[in-house]
Amino acid sequence: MDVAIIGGRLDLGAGRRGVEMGPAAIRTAGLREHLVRLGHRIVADEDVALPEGVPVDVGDPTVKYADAVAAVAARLSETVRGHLVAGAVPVVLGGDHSLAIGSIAGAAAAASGRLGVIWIDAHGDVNTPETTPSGNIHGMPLAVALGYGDARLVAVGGPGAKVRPEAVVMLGLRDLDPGEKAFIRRLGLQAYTMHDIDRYGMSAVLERALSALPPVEALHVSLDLDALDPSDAPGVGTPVPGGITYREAHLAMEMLYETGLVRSVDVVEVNPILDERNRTAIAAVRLVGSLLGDRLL
Ligand code: 4U7
Ligand code: MN
Ligand code: MN
Ligand code: MN
Repeated sequence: MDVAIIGGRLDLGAGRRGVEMGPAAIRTAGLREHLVRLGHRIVADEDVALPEGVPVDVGDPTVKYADAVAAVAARLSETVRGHLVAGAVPVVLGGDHSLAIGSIAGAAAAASGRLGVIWIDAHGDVNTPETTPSGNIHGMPLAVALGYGDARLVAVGGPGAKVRPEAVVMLGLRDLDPGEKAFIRRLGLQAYTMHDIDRYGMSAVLERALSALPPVEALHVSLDLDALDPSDAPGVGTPVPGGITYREAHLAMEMLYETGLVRSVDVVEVNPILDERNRTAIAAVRLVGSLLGDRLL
């Protein structure tokens, strides 16, 4: 496969600083070398950051730094779309999860509306300015992709929703705000919590999720490292105990690869300041490998 590595140097969507160094940590953990070893060709390795001259202003406390986040997302959307049209798989390194506003917009544009999104996260990330307890945009990107929330964010990469509710799968959930639970029920999203994974196992859960998806042209996988148990991925800003194990995460990646539909990826929320010897970034590298076809034998 042709792979484009895109560092998303953004932390304004999160409540804690440091996650803008995530791309450097993941590169240092050997992403390029690992992908080359697996037989992939790296066709680009670049960064997307805040354009010069965009003021960094917190603005509305219910949607903090919205102008800056929207500016980065707009750039990322164009970058992702461009690589997809050229036939490469964009791998977006975060950076906070608000980057997914841009990557999903770009992926949707390239898939002419027939996009599926697999959201792997401890959190729902479906808050809106009306429901958010924090005002942090990294808790909102999936709502934005579905067409809900701040107009500046929803407009990134073109007007309106980028993915239909029935084409979304959420996996690994264990920390949902009240407004997020209501949102998930109202839209009828396929949402699998840790309870489902404990009870039925990752394999059965993912098989069921994939078979319930409508026909899609492409899958975008958005992996928030806080989906993993903090014992396997300590370097994240919002750790939640009781997460997906290292092997369950790899199994999910391997099964997603087997669909043959994965066209774009986010690996986000890696915060090297909070990490232990870059373990979380190393896990991120191995997981991207599994998602892109590492067969182990
Ligand atoms: B992440 C939170 F309130 N839901 O909205 C919020 F618990 O991208 C957390 O999944 C969001 O890491 C976490 O601020 C965003 C909070
Ligand atoms: Mn999360
Ligand atoms: Mn997230
Ligand atoms: Mn987080």
